[in-house]
Amino acid sequence: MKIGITCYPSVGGSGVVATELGKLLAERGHTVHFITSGMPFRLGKYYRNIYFHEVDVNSYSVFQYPPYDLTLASRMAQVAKTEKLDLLHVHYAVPHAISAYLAKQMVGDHLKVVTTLHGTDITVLGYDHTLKDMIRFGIEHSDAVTAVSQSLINQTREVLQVKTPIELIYNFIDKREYYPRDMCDIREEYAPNGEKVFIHISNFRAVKRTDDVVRIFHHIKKRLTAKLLMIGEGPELPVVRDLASELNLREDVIFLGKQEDIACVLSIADVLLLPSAQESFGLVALEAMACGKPVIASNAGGLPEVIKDGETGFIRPIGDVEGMAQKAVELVSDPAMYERFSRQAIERAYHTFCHKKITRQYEAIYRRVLTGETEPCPKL
Ligand code: GMT
Repeated sequence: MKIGITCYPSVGGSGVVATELGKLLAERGHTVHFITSGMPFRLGKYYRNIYFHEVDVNSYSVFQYPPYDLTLASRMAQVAKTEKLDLLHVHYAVPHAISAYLAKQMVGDHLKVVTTLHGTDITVLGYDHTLKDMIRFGIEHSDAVTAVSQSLINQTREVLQVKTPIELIYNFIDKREYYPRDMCDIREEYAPNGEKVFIHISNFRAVKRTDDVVRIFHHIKKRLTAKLLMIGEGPELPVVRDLASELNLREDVIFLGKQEDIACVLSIADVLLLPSAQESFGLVALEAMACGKPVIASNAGGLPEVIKDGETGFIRPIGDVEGMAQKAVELVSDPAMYERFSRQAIERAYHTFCHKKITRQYEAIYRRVLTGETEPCPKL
């Protein structure tokens, strides 16, 4: 198949999923054309069967707002025609589903549109009255719509009253990249006295409740010696730094900024902390599990679908920092339990969220929209 993929190319779960899916589809012999505003950050090097088409927005002085959505639609249509694309698979509804709809109008009905909902395109933007109707329109005019968790499907129905089918396709992990690494030397640099190591990875937006991460760690520190690695950057970072100082934790909270090799960074730590207020899936939780790291998380959105409470980590209500700290301490203080959780985390990541299985599910949807045959989506 000839597939156009559009996503946000900068750091973010939806861009990662779109790019990794594109690479897997290309490995399976499909031709994949990325149509994005910049090179997706996980692409960078040469891959067979993959092409990149940049969306270059005209910044004519009359425009107060450069018309990205229209330029994207136009580029999608252009690439679809010249490369004879079968379909456009857009990740994140706003504005990609609408741009794809416009492109389809320009190219013809044979060009199919598959939209994948990733989270804040519904759980934040779906509540915005300036966008709500447009998002619903984009979803209802796609040839197929998928969402990354059952929770996100339920929320989409609730927030937008969408009637058309939305299929569940979980995010996936490629075990050739995500597996436990030996990072003992580096771990010793951060935790020279055998301290337990906790880690948080995010874009430090308010929905991640990064202040809760520091508060959880503060409670943990009352019970055992530990270090906290904070990975990523974003608007809440200065707030979190101040909080760590206020709580006298500056020596033990280590800010490492953005990191590319997440599997290696995760392998330094014992447990991932993810107390988000919203999380449609929580890709980083899956990445941690694949590296054998149990996750202490909130019960936001799709997190309970990814992390099996009491098996691959612990789930506590959003904001229950003491409960999360207590579970974290229990887990790292019991070597047998930790070992079991770590093993179960890897098994669950590789089995339920296997990259091969999920790629086949997307392929089945592509085939169905192209042929009209109702081949059922391979079971999860
Ligand atoms: O929230 C983020 O960190 C970024 C956001 C995105 O659009 O990339 O992530 C969303 O999509 C990811 C991939 O499907 C999910 O793993 C995240 O849970 C989801 N974020 C939210 O729902 C807040």
